[in-house]
Amino acid sequence: MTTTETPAAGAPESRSEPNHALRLFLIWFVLALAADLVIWFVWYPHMPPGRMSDAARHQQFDIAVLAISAAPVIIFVLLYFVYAIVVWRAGAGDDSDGAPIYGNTKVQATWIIGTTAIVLWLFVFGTVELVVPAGAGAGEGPSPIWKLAGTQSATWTPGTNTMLQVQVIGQQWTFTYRYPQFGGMESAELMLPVDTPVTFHVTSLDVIHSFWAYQLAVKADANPLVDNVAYVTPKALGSVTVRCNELCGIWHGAMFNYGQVVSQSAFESWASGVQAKEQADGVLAALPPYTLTYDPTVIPQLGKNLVKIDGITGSPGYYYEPSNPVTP
Ligand SMILES: [Cu+2]
Repeated sequence: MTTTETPAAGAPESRSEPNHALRLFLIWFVLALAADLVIWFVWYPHMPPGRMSDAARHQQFDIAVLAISAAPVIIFVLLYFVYAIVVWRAGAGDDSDGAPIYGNTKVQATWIIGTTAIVLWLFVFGTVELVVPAGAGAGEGPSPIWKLAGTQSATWTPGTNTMLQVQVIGQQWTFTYRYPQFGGMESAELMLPVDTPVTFHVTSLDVIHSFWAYQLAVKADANPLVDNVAYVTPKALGSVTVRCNELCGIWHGAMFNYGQVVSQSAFESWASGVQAKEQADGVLAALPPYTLTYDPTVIPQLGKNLVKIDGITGSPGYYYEPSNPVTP
């Protein structure tokens, strides 16, 4: 901002200039404050992806804070633009040049300090928000640096803060879910208990996919022979949409299913029930043993006439036999 106290070169009369910097600051302050209040109190509660998990709440908070940080900058740029057009507009018939300016210590110092402060703030805020929710809801590879707090156990029971392990298996063109703490049983539907730390182990049996549980704010690549770990703690009951987020073939767009976050006791009875059913009808014995990754070329069950039992999905030629074989 120019705080030109001296009259412009060649100006005939020495009329006193108003304090443009103060004026700009006051207008900017009022507008920026109003915009930030509207963002925080009106827009923030409606921002994606909602508040269904800790990761989702953190992402919503991050978007709101970034919007609050950005709005004053945008408003300053636009305000200065409009102010310059209105106040410093050349009069009719005035073809003279503006005053030549060779540097201004105040403006330069303000610029360097202001931009440095903004960049450092974004760096610190971004780093903290990446670490605190144990990875921001994204896949962190086979050995995450930041781990979610929770007890590790080979079994899972309600009310114990035990980490629930859920394996997400992508294949053209569906997701299936295995629960190693329930005998390695497999479900076509993602079921999760509320208020429970969850570790997703995301992998693929064929091409690259991406596991995107929208309302949980989890998005993790599903790559063959890779165990990609992602964490979440569901905080509310409800339905979850799962989509593949990596172009993976002709039916990529149809690669989605739904999940549920239910109470801990409802989850346990569901999981135990599925485990007992799959034990009884032979699915558990037919499935490959639970491991963190699968090599479809060496799964001994591959291509055999394994699963014709309801509730298990798969696609032809890979892990499972098709449940509804298409005969040409
Ligand atoms: Cu896919």
